Amino acid sequence: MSQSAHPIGTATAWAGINIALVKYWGKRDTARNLPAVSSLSLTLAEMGTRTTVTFDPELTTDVFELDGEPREDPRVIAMLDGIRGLRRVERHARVVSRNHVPTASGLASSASGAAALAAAAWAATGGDLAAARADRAFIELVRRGSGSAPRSLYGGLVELDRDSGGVRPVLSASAWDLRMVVARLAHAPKKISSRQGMARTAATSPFYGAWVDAHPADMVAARAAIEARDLPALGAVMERSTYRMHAAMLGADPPLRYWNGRTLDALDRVEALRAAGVGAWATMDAGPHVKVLCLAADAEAVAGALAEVADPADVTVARPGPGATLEP
Ligand code: 2P0
Repeated sequence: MSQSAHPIGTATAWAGINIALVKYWGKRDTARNLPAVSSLSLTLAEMGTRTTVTFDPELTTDVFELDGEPREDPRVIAMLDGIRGLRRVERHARVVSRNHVPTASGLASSASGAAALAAAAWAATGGDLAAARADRAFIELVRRGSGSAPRSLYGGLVELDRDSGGVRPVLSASAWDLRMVVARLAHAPKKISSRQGMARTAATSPFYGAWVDAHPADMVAARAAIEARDLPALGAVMERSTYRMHAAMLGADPPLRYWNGRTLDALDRVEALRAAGVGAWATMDAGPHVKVLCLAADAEAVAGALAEVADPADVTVARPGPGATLEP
């Protein structure tokens, strides 16, 4: 059996999903999964992934279980191979992973999955998670798993830099009493993965170059809004970034339309809330679901408005949450 330079055992990690306020869409290096644009996100407390990794000398292959079902996922194997390489471990691993969401929301993210897996696997080899966050090779591995996953290593507001591919915390989860109200507006899995959608957008959308060129100004504006705790300014940047990203997607050939009719109904409700004086701003990712940024004091009003469009059981008020954490 293998010799290891590190103690080997088992570890469990939690990582929350993150929602981008300034969006990432497109890659400048597909092999290293480097983004074409920087991004800025909010890590959530109420939704995420809990993963236990055990490096077991008895195993002759890696085994992976998600939500109680055995799975085969090349991204999980690639992540384990990467951790084995970094930590000089040869044993195979058992990975038991569970997505945690208040309802069966269909919003479980590849980002929280990759972050929880990487953190647990690193810790199961005796590695220190704080050291991992500062380790470029570790961040690179997490980013290859999912381009948005490094953002889930930190809590609160987090920035991922286009040039370095690195990630840094911008504002802790407790520093600003924000809420993200999530309305699930479809139950079917998405038809086109983000990875495929990004490739198609970059290859065929005449608006892709404009999206990339306009992006840096949104990052600058978002940083300033956060610094000033100016939610109307931050909300405006988030909506602008969202619509520009979707405009680039819509310009692809064939077009990428992730929205459905209820997406537009929900956006109408958010506009009506704002017209009535409630500070609420919407974003959508590679799917029809609408996520609304607001202050804690307004979350109930926002959830009530979204429950007129979504099944009330599919509306979740999420708080800012911590970055990936190890659990006993
Ligand atoms: C984001 N999305 O910034 C953007 C907005 C979806 C729309 O990051 O190919 O799963 O692994 O880098 O990270 C989703 O894409 O894609 C995503 P890969 P990922 O949150």
